[in-house]
Amino acid sequence: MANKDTIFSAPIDKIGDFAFDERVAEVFPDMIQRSVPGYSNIISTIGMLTQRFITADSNLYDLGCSLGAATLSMRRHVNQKGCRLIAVDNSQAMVERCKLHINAYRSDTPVSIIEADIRDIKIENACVVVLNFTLQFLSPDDRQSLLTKIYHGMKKGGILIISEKYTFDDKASNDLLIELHHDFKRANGYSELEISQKRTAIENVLRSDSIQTHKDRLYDIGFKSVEVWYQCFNFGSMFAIK
Ligand code: GEK
Repeated sequence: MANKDTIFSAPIDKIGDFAFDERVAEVFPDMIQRSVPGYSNIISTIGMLTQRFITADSNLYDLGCSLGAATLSMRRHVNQKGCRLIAVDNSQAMVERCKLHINAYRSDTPVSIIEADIRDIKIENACVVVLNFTLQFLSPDDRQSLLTKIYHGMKKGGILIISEKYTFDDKASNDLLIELHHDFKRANGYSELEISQKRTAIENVLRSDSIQTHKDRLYDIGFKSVEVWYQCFNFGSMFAIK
């Protein structure tokens, strides 16, 4: 059983910015499952897409890997020789737990789990790159350059999968989708206090873009085919094929 997320359950005097620290890493599977609509579907589809886009002798990246759920899903679908997985996160607490998690399962496919900022690592010879709810935590000014670096490190025909929380230009739609997300959290046992305190904590660290902003940026960089393949409320996932 995953440890239950109770981080925002009691009143907090001064809510600081949300951080991926030891306390969050400890309850992370429960937190993400109860907070992100469609998370399990997205993780399993990352595996299916890996199976379709994997090519021999290439690299697969999980950027902002947290505890490695997407890494494991990708690894289960490696069916080519000479492939290597690279999982990266800049939270020490996440990386430590990710190593335990990944190494608990046996596999012949090598996985490097690296504690680093995804803006600083080299991307090369990639057939599959995953940003599963990570790009939204980068400063908006750094998003284009990271995606450009990823594009140049990818093989032709390779796939980038980007899952994000979205904003919507139409205010009524945006408000309704936010409310539906809160209903989803209520249905998963989060209290009004937890929902509002988490919202305050995440406000300054998670800045979402609209679907159109994502698409325009990816086409501008040079990706050939960009589409949303999943959406539930204000959460979703896109692919971008080089
Ligand atoms: C999953 N993908 O379970 N460099 C490296 N890591 C970063 C950076 C950065 N600049 N910024 C944030 N992170 C996972 C879930 S969680 C999403 C991803 C969420 C890391 C951060 O430490 C955290 O582990 C992860 O990105 C975001 O499929 O909690 O909503």
